[in-house]
Amino acid sequence: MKGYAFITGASSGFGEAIAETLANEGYNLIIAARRTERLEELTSRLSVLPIDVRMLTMDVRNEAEVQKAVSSLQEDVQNRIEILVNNAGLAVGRGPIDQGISDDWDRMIDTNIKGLLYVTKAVVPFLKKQQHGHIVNIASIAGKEVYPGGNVYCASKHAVDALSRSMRIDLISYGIKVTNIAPGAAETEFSLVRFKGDQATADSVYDGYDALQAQDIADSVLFAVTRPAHVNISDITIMPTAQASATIVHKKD
Ligand code: NDP
Ligand code: 8X3
Repeated sequence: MKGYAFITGASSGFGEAIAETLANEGYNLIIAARRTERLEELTSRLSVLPIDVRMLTMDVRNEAEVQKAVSSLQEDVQNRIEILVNNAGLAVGRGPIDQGISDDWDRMIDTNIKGLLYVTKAVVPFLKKQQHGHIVNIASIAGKEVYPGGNVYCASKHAVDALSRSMRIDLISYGIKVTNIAPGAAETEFSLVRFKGDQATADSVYDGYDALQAQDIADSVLFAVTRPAHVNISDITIMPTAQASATIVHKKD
């Protein structure tokens, strides 16, 4: 019987698709996010499968909340966590550095970097105990390159990229794999969040080409976590066919 996959940001987009995909492969799930009702809907959809699903309502920015949520899991669940997908994250705003809003910066840094650290710190002891496990960090093409107006978001995802490489070193002696996944433009709620509910601007990001879909990222995660024990996929950069770099997207007129 497979162990548990712990997925942050499972209430939407990539996280939701990763949860459904791993569930269909027989993994038990620990799904986390702030929006409980979304987690409940997902749990109810997955109830047809012969797996166990645990929901954790938590804000990854709050270390005490993260610790409490992870501690609330039964010991036999904690000790069977095989996979951690650090996916919760967001961009807020896009514009030149001197016009940046410090609250937006805080939200990105606190979620994308500090939140990932808090969850990792809470979960790693259970992977170490088992002397194996797999951490998948969802970074971004914005963690490989920078683009106009992307400053703090790009910096936060460069940090994720660096943390993936650091974790691989720190955890190598425990048999824990670390995979960094760097997607390009993908159609989820990401742009709606970035542009603070402005649906027209969010939609315009995906106009004129076929963006990635959440399932494409879930397929990459599934590939990474199903390799043989001696194989670690270090890094996957995945972009739409119409995207050549962070700034070059071929749009049809
Ligand atoms: P969505 O907005 O669809 O999903 C984001 C998820 O993160 C939601 O489930 C949300 O849950 C969760 N989340 C955000 N803030 C917090 C928080 N403070 N505490 C707990 N959970 C939180 O976007 P995506 O699925 O596209 O994004 C997933 C990841 O992929 C992010 O890290 C993003 O940066 C990255 N990414 C996205 C790309 C894209 O083009 N879409 C490309 C490259 C990377 P809730 O609001 O319920 O808490
Ligand atoms: C999201 C992709 O290009 O908007 O990480 O930064 S991008």
